[in-house]
Amino acid sequence: MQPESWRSIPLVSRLTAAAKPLARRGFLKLSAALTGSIALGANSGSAEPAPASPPADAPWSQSLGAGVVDRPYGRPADHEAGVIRRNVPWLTATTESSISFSPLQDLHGIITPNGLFFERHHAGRPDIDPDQHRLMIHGLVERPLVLNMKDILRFPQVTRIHFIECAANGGMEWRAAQLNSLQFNHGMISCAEWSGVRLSTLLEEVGVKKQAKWAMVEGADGAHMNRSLPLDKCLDDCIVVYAQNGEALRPEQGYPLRLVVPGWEGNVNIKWLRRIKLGDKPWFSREETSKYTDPMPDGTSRGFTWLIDAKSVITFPCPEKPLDRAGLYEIRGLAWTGNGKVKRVDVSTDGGINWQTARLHEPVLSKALTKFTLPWHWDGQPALLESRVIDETGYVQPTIAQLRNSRGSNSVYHNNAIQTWQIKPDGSVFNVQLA
Ligand SMILES: Nc1nc2c(c(=O)[nH]1)N[C@H]1C(S)=C(S)[C@@H](COP(=O)(O)O)O[C@H]1N2
Ligand SMILES: [Mo]
Repeated sequence: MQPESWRSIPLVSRLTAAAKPLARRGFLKLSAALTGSIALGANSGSAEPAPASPPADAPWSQSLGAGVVDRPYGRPADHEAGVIRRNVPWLTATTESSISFSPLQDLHGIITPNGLFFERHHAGRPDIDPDQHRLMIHGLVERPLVLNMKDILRFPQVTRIHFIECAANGGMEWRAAQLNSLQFNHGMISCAEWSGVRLSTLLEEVGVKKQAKWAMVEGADGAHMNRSLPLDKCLDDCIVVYAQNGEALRPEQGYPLRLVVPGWEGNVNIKWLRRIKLGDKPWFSREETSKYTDPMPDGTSRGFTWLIDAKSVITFPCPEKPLDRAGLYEIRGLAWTGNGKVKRVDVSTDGGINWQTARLHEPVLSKALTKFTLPWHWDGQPALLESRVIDETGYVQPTIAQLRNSRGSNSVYHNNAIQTWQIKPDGSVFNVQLA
């Protein structure tokens, strides 16, 4: 059951093979039902039977622990030191224009801890004094304003959970599977609870002139990174945020102020936000002409491709988290869509021939990560794991072959293809692509 033999299966049969969901049962019921038939060593909970007496005291149970003030700002256990953001050194010329990928393989929920949120900077991470920071709103407005942080904090506050995904997430995979890693192929997505003020509230304060159709949003970093946004989106659900998971934004995420544009490509979520100018047409900045456009097979380019289409990925097992031994597991993963809510996630263990519907975990929020799971009895045989999300608009996550059919293979951005993980009999997991 090597991927080569799956490649010969016509695409059509992979896609139309009827999903015959097994009768869904609870994990425990399934576990009980399988216990009889699984060989010893199956993953059915505890690995060794408990002895009659309590365990002997480990060294840390025989002395006082550390006092409460030794860590005025908390940090993870020292044993979790390997759970960190990582970059791919050959990807960019300098670390100031680089990307750090979030370790999705070690995360368990839909919220990314602040220290593990992926980073993408075009001119490094500025160190901004919040007392000196200003947000200017001008252009086609009635009352141009310069706001300081205190002014911004006085506006009515909203708190929302949203993902941010760089449009280049998975960009290294357009031509072929390259890196054997969940972190490097999918780690340019993170999700946080953001607090701030609606952009519509700020625009109401300055008064939008009738001719205004677009907003130019600009950062205070050395890149002065800027993008054009249609006014409709600005008035819909954009938020100017100062907090991330309950505390002030991290410097990496735009301290003291950033724009969150829910469901749209990471690049428009301008960090270190310092200026919003309204106009009647787009600005055609570097980031929406030379970059963040998609060269198509016919020689034209797709531009203003803001929306993050529905995407999902299995986070366990994955190359970084192989299987231990045959037995019962829970396949776990994340799904998201810029279109709103995730409606359904299907999981296949045979490279997309048969699909079972996974369980979605609450909360299922609009433009946020959604967690899914499916119990799986691994028989120790080769397998090809895939997940496929369907969002509330009915959009179905495509295969990489379908994406290449419609967009060619010269793209970098907006690769939302189904990820295939190949499981080998020793439990190791590999990044592969099926034709
Ligand atoms: N001012 C400014 N805003 C920026 C960037 C930047 O370099 N400068 N990078 C953009 C890109 S390409 C992405 S993907 C997101 C990344 O946000 P994060 O670093 O908080 O994950 O920020 C966007 N906003
Ligand atoms: Mo990005």
